[in-house]
Amino acid sequence: MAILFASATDDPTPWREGFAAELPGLDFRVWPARGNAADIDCALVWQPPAGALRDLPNLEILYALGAGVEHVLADPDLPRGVPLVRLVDPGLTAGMTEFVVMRVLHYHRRMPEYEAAQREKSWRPLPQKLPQDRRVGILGLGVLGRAAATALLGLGLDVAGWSRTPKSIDGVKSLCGEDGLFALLERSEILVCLLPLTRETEGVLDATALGALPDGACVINAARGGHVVDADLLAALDSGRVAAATLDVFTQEPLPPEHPYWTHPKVTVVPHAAAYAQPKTGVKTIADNLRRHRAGQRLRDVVDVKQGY
Ligand code: NDP
Ligand code: OXD
Repeated sequence: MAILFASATDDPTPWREGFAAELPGLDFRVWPARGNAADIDCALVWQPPAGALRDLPNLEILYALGAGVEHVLADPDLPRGVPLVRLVDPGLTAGMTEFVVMRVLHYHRRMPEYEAAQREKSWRPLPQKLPQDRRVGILGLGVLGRAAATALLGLGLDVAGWSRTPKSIDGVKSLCGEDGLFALLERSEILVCLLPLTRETEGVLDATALGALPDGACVINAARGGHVVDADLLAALDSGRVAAATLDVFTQEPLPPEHPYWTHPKVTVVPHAAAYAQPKTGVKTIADNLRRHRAGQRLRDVVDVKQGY
């Protein structure tokens, strides 16, 4: 068995070391040094470099080194009929939960207003809402959305979520479909996007959706840049309809220097760093799944290619 590691951004060293400990004797190759491509039965990829997935005749598993897979599905050399598995991993989930909680609390506790007051050297204590009176909406109640919802609920916030199929999470209002989307938006003082980027979700945060939010809502996008129509968000920020936005993901990454988000006073730019695939936990997750496959058991976390996530 040989693994091909092909990532545009990840350092292979900790993954190589982790796999050497977890699966001793594993032949771990790093793109572009594929060696004999016929040996490779698993490819571990993130934004696969051009050609990395071409002509792998014995590939049995294509493993995405992250939760979102739209970049793998878009590869022109995507091997047909090979299961695509995504990383569902405690390290990644913990990172995203921290990020969402951090930014939701930032807005819940009105930190942008205190930061503005500090710039004016103005001592301006503001009224505080009880957590149960703060409505948070989460787009996407999958692995990451559910974990974030549960953590926010644990802080006492009033949490609702939107998903394709109904969910039953104690204390979280579950909404689905077009009507559900607007019901969620209308109640969300703080909106968090944790959707996969698919044909159905692209551009979901457009002028109509942003216009449905309560006045002065805050938006946190930790999913993909393609979920937001940038011109519509900028207009909503400029009009005051949206009070602030935290953006971790962008249509073009790195965000070009001339992009208005960089200097917008109401926008916090984070360089796609909400949650990383962590070798320390990720190697074990992947190795366990590979062992299942070898033992003839069903792989976990296989992507539904038709749905796109
Ligand atoms: P999951 O596949 O576990 O969850 C996706 C959720 O979105 C599900 O609840 C799903 O509904 C819902 N959904 C999908 N399509 C629709 C639709 N058309 N309408 C309504 N709901 C929909 O994904 P994860 O939670 O693991 O990850 C979510 C995304 O987060 C990733 O795809 C990735 O883009 C992003 N991400 C970003 C990171 C970062 O650092 N910024 C790090 C990791 C992930 P249902 O449950 O009914 O299927
Ligand atoms: C992911 C990401 O999808 O890091 O895992 O964006």
